[in-house]
Amino acid sequence: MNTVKQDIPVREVLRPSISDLAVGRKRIATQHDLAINGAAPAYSEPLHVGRPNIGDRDRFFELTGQMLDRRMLTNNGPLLQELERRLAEFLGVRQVVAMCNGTIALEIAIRALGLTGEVILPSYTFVATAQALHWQAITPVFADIDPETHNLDPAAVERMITPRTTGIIGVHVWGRPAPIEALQEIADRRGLHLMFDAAHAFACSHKGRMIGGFGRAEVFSFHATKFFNTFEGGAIATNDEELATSMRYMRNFGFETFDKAVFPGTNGKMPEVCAAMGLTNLDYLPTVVDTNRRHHEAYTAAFAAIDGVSLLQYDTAEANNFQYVIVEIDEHCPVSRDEFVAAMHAEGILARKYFWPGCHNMKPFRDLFPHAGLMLPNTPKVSERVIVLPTGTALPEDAVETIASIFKAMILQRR
Ligand code: T4K
Repeated sequence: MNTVKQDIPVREVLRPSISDLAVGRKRIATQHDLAINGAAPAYSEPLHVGRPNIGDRDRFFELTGQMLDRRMLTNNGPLLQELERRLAEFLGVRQVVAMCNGTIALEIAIRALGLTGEVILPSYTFVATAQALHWQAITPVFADIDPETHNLDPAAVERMITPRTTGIIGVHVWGRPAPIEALQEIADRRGLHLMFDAAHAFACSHKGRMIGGFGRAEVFSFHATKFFNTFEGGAIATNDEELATSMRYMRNFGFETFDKAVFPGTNGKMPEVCAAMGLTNLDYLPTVVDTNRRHHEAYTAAFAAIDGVSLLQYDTAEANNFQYVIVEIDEHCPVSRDEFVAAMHAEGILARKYFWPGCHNMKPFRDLFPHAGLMLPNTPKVSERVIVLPTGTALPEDAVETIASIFKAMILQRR
């Protein structure tokens, strides 16, 4: 390979260096500046959606040091108990049961509620919501969404109820609450259980009440890519003490006490090292939310002048975590969603197409319901026009401007 200096490939020299990144050297004014047209990429280190936010390291090492001294590494240890207490207080709920991840938490909540037969949920969600049902031989029945809110459409839910339906799982997509009251009304009237996949909605509120206390139970994900993480982790929040007790047994093989299993069970325990990360990151939460809010405001300002795309907004009267920055590509935009995504990937900005193509189009569910799409006209309208952009504490200062300039240059090249 050609080199300009010994051992340094030309390609590397042309790329922006770390110091370039710090001052945001690459300016994108025209199509010729775009990496898809042969220019150097804006970032040599990729920018990810879901780069973890990490709180005070000294605090984390202090907690894990105590953990090692105690030689109590998992199984309902003191850090886990403290995390559950603090989470319950923060959410204003009676019980929080921490779990090893959000998917197992969904499975256990579904099991503890006694859901069987068919359960209604959106197709427009991360596949874990549907897999948690499928894994337990419960049929996920997909209902359509409201294209404005991206959340379940209550009228569509009602249409999908059959004599086999036992429950509804609402998803608070992007942290914006599902139509909670309308779903509760349907559940009460039709004798169904209602629970929520609140994986996106930790630290968000609805009508002044924290998400976590609605339905019979709400499930959070604390995966590394979530704005609040415990490495891997999750939790179920509920105001139902009896339900919480059964979920605690279920996460520990069904054991009530030594040698006495009283429920079907699995291993859903969150280890102490994850609880230490959770306690560390709870203290860091205000900083992360504030950073996300500032990024969201900067994106809103930068995208306001771009015709053909719009940025999803959050209700400022409520608590929001702003962890998802969502751009929707309008029908009249001369550039397609996939072209924008390809342009950003070329620049080293790994924007995502959540939740394309919709769960109903993924093999396990397409095999079950090859014609499910007929009942879901709004789902592709949303999943084919959404782009998720990076945010969080790891986002370089200049990134929002750079990303907006890519959108502008792409549109300019078509006009
Ligand atoms: N329900 C809903 C509505 C959900 O959104 C999720 C999870 C769940 C349920 C299930 O909860 P968990 O069982 O996961 O607790 C990611 C996350 O893995 C997933 O947790 C999340 N939703 C989903 C929306 O996004 P992927 O497969 O698209 O992305 P992933 O994990 O490959 O990460 C994206 C990028 O982030 C990576 O390419 C690199 C970067 N990254 C990732 C990790 C893990 C880092 O920089 N550092 C890291 O440590 O699913």
